[in-house]
Amino acid sequence: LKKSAEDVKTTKEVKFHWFPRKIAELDKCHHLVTKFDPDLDQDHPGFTDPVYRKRRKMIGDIAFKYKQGEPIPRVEYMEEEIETWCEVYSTLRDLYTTHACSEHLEAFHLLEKHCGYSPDNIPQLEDVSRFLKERTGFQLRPVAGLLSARDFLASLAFRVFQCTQYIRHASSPMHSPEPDCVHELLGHVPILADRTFAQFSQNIGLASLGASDEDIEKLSTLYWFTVEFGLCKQGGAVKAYGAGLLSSYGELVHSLSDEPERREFDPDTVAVQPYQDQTYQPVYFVSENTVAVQPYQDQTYQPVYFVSESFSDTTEKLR
Ligand code: NLE
Ligand code: FE2
Repeated sequence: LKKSAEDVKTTKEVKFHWFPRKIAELDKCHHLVTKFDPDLDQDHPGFTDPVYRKRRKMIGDIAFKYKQGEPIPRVEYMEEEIETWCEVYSTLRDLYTTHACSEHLEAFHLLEKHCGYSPDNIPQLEDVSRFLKERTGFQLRPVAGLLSARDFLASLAFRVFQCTQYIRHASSPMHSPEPDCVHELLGHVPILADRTFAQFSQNIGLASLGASDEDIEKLSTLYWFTVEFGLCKQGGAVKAYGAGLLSSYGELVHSLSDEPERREFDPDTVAVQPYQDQTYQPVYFVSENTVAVQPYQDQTYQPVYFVSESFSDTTEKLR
């Protein structure tokens, strides 16, 4: 009898996934995925460039030492890094007029006005974080590379966006398979300044807390085809709102060309759609609006509330 009681306990322990209960516990959500690490990945454009790898370690150290609530240390970017930034920034900026959704365009203008966004300056995460916090309650925290999906999504539940601070290798400015500050600052930050989108991002994060590995996989896939590579219809035209598109000149053009397949967004299909992260996507999903969330107002009591049994129930509804 005693043995079977222990068996039950063991099964329960295996099923339990730790998750942060308060924002300070995000200091424990730091598990990196090494597949794009320039020290280990032979295909990384920086693999044979020891100077790049050393620089990246230096910037990565900021993230390793960072504790929640501290101001994000500033990086003095080198001339070569600013040149890479300038090249991507100038090319993308022209393309946004025709390819980016209205929410992105609107926020981008504000960022140029208030946050040091310009061709010859790489904005500082601390300044951008303050801007976002005032707009939508989102804040940034530095991260040293690609984070595990569970840790990344958990931070969204607290309206914290884990943000890389190093820049892509100078030899491939128009597309990077991994996140870098160009991707975060030009792709993610503008749309995180939109209230509806911020809520959508947090909802995915909340659904992920304590979820099973299988559900984490579904939520990451949903995240991939919306937050990273989502397209939407606006005024009869298809526009990009996904950050992976808005930070890559090459893929932004590709996504709205005749080459890829474009399908109507449907959360059930999207959550199980296989994807790859090495090169341009062969298929994109188009939402009618920027994101599929319930419209809401904030002037008086809500006319509708949603009741979840638990977080995993929320996960169920989201997929
Ligand atoms: N392909 C994107 C870019 O070049 O900025 C990065 C995608 C990260 C998921
Ligand atoms: Fe991203």
